[in-house]
Formats: sequence, structure tokens, C-alpha cells
Amino acid sequence: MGLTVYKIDSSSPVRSVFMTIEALNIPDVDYVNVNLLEGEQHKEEFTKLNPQHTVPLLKDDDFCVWDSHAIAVYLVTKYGADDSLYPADPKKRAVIDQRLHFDSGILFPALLEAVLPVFYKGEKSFRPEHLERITKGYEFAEKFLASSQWLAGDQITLADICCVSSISTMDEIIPIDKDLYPNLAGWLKRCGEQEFYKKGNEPGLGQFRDLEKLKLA
Ligand SMILES: N[C@@H](CCC(=O)N[C@@H](CS)C(=O)NCC(=O)O)C(=O)O
Repeated sequence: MGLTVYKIDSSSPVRSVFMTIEALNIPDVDYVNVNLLEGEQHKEEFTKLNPQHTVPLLKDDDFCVWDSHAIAVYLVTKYGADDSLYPADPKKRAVIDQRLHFDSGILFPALLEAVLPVFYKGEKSFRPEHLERITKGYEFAEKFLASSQWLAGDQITLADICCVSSISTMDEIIPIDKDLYPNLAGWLKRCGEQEFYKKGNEPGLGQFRDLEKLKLA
């Protein structure tokens, strides 16, 4: 019993959960691989837990929650030593929530749309219209970072953790040009210096990179 994360390491939302676990120093988490390329998420034993058949899925004893953003908030609220990653202050929290919805509604769908034809349909290049949506995501994020070091103010929050999993993956598709997006490039570098990023994002991002190379070859 305890915490179990159902996952595939190359998935960006899964990496948001890994990073949250690292940032909170939560010990003793069990991990279960779900091989999406083999369609394992559609097996009954998994859809009984998550009818939406997505990873990440978190099981906390008998309680199940899915969607990386919901999981990250749950982990901070239940297991955080304090609320610094998701402050209770209404205005601070509203900005973080906006960024989480930005990831959920803009960044991740743009990433998924770009990746699916290459990873699952044998296409050998990313489609220009999909690349445009990634660039649009960069433009928005660049503006969010115009007056602060982190995406929701002066301290690292779940906004950074959840958006960096998508943006670091997008960076593997369209490298972020630091002349065009200086704020974003600086932020990505700062994120890369964090322990939670090194442990929670880098290994799976490396797997994404290898898979991308293989699929585009
Ligand atoms: N908004 C969700 C997205 C989850 C998602 O779409 N995960 C993908 C992997 S990156 C998945 O499990 N796809 C399998 C499927 O939809 O069948 C989150 O943040 O957790």
C-alpha cells in the first residue's frame, strides 16, 4: 500500500509528477510501467483505475487520481512540508492555476498533436502547422516571463514544474532560440539547474529524445 505512479518515462505529464515527487522529497513511491506503444493503457486492469486510459495515474492506497496537474496539486496539498509550490494565497494560486491550465490547454495539446503522427503513424517529419502551434506556446510563455524569474512570480511553483515538462520536450522538436525568446531560454536553463529537474525530468526526456531520433530516421 502507499503511493503508486503508473507511468511511461518519456511522457511529459508523467515527468511533471516525477519532478513534483522529487521537489517534495516524497519517499517510497512505487512505479508501474504502462507501455503505451503496445496499447497497455487499454487493458481492463488499467481502465478500471483510469477510464480515460492516460498516464500519469496516481494511486494513494485505494484513491486514484489522474491528470498530472491534479496529481501535482494533490501531492503538494497532502504531502508537502509547506505550500510553497502551490501557495494558498488566492492571487498567487490563481496565477499558478492559469499556468497549469495553459499547460493543459495550450502546451501539451500542441506537443501531443505534433508528436502523434511521428510516433504512431510513421511520418518522418513534424508537420509545419504543428510546429507553428509550438512556436505560439513559446511566444505566450516568453511574455509570462517578462517580469519574473519563474512562471508565476519570484519563486518556483507547480507552474514551472508542469510547464517545463512540456517546454523541455518541445525544445527537442524546435530548439528554443535565445535571441527570439531570451526570457524563455533563461528560464529553461534555470529549471535545468534544479535537482528535481535533473532527477525527475532528464532521464525521461533522454528517452523521448532517443525515441524521436528513431522515429524520424
Ligand atoms: N492532461 C493529461 C494528459 C495525459 C496524457 O494524455 N498522457 C498520454 C501520454 S503523454 C497518454 O497516456 N496517452 C494514452 C492514451 O490517451 O491512450 C495529464 O496532464 O496527465
